[in-house]
Amino acid sequence: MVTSIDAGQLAPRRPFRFTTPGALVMRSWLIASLLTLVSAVALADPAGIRVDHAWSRAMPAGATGVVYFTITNQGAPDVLTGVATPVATSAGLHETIDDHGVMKMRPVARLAVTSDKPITLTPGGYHIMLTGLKQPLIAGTSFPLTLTFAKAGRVTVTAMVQAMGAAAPASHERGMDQMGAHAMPMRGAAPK
Ligand SMILES: [Cu+2]
Repeated sequence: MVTSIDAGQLAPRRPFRFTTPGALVMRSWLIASLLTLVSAVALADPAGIRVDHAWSRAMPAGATGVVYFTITNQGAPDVLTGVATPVATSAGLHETIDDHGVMKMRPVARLAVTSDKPITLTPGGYHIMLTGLKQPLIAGTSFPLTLTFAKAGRVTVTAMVQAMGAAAPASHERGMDQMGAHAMPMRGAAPK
C-alpha cells in the first residue's frame, strides 16, 4: 500500500525526508496504529465467547462428576461467574493446586477470560465439579451445562460423556472436606 517515494522530489516541500530512519519508524507507527484501531473495533463485540470440546466421565448417580472444556474469547475481556447443570445438585469451578507436593482442589469464584489465549479446563488444572449427580452419567450420552459470564450472559454447551477412566482426571469420589478443599490422589498422567 505504500508506494516508493522519490525523496529528492519531495525534499524541498517536506519538513523531513521519507527515506530517513525516523520517517520509516513513523510510517510503521502510523500503520501499526491503524491496525490497532481496526482490532479494537473488532474486539468490541461482546458476543465473542465460545465454549468447545465439553466432555465428562461416566459416573454413577449420587457420585461426583467432572466436566472439562475450552473457552475462547474473541471479544472484550469477560469473566466466568457461574455454572449449572440439571444433572447435578450443584456445579462449580475448581482449581487443582500443588500444595507442597500434595495435589488439592479449591473452588474458584471467578475466572477471567481474555482474548489473549483460550482457557482449557483439563485434568490437573481448572475443572467443573458436579456434586450429587441426580442421574448416572452414561458413556456415549450427553448433558447440558450452562455457563454464566458477566458480559456474555448464559452460554449452554453439551458435555459428551466419555467412558469411566477415559482420560481419567484425579479422583473426585471423596467429595469436599470441611476446609473447602480436599486432597486427592493423582492417578497417572494427564490425557494426551
Ligand atoms: Cu474438584
